[in-house]
Amino acid sequence: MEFIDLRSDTVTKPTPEMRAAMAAAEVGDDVYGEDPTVNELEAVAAHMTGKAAALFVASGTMGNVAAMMAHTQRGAEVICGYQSHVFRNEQGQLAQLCGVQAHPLPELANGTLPLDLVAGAIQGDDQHHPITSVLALENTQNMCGGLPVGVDYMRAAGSLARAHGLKLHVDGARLFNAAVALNVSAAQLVADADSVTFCLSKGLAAPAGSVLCGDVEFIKRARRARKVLGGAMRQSGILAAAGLVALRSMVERLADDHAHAQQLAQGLARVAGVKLDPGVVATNMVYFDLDAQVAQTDAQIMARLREHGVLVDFLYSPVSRGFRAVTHCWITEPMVDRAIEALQHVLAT
Ligand code: TLP
Repeated sequence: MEFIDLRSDTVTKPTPEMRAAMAAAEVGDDVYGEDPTVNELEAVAAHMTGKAAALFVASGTMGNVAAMMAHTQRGAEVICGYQSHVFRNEQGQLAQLCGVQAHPLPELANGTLPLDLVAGAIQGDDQHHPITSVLALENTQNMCGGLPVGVDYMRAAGSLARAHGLKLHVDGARLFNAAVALNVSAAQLVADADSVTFCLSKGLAAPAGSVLCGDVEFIKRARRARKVLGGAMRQSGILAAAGLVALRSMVERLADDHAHAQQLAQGLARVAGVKLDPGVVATNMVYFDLDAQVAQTDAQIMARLREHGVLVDFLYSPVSRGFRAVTHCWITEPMVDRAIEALQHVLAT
């Protein structure tokens, strides 16, 4: 059975153009700095984010870990959101790998951290305290509904960080979704950030990889961190070639995924038993809840949806009971309609 796979945009497979570019890629040993395709990808990524330098990494998680290692020293702390990937979904990397403490704050419904709370959380220069070193933000904010965070907020957060000697890191796993949704450039969104990582292997459909961007000195430290994380690859131009196709041909079309997410949200909102406000869906993610009187368990619903060829994910989220459906380049309008019908059937029978 061919599934309508809405679990995540990570399920996207490389396009034929990517596969052709991978087969034809010029490669070399990237640890010697000699892979021309990796070097090209890093230059393009740095340009698109408005940063001086970039580093190709294996995954979004590796990009965030390398950034935290490069920005902090043992005994530091990082202010981040309770719902952020850095805090919730990276196995406690700050403690486990960096020897630093997370200082999580609650996000507002719009996915931002209130800046007065951030300012209040910055610890003073006292031997009792960890050294608050980084403010880590996420854009789009996945667990808050895939919400894009606007330029004004990002700039204000950057000013606050700078005023207190903190580095601003942006986990922009879906930075281009945010840019497309807000009709601004990725560079504008991270103009005040010291570092940003974005993923090539989510909505942009490359088979693997993320890019971490920042200034030259930061990227030099991040490159060391990538090495100890086991992420220094050799002829990785094979992967970078797909990343270049992703950046050149897959960004603008993210608007289609957002339109399909809106179509999905509006359809699901009409299904009896579903709790969802389509007005909060702004990119490619649709989190939805179910009425308390729905007797079927979450696992039963997911299993029955699977029987109808529809896969959704289940992630705890503050905005819903936790179902998540994500649109991406392999999801078409008719598939969205079929997914809506499938849930309607599962909840009605
Ligand atoms: N997100 C995945 C899961 O890990 C939850 C998904 O399906 O959404 N930052 C953000 C905001 C992310 O959403 C993710 C992955 C990452 C970082 C990590 O990227 P990878 O999976 O490449 O390590």
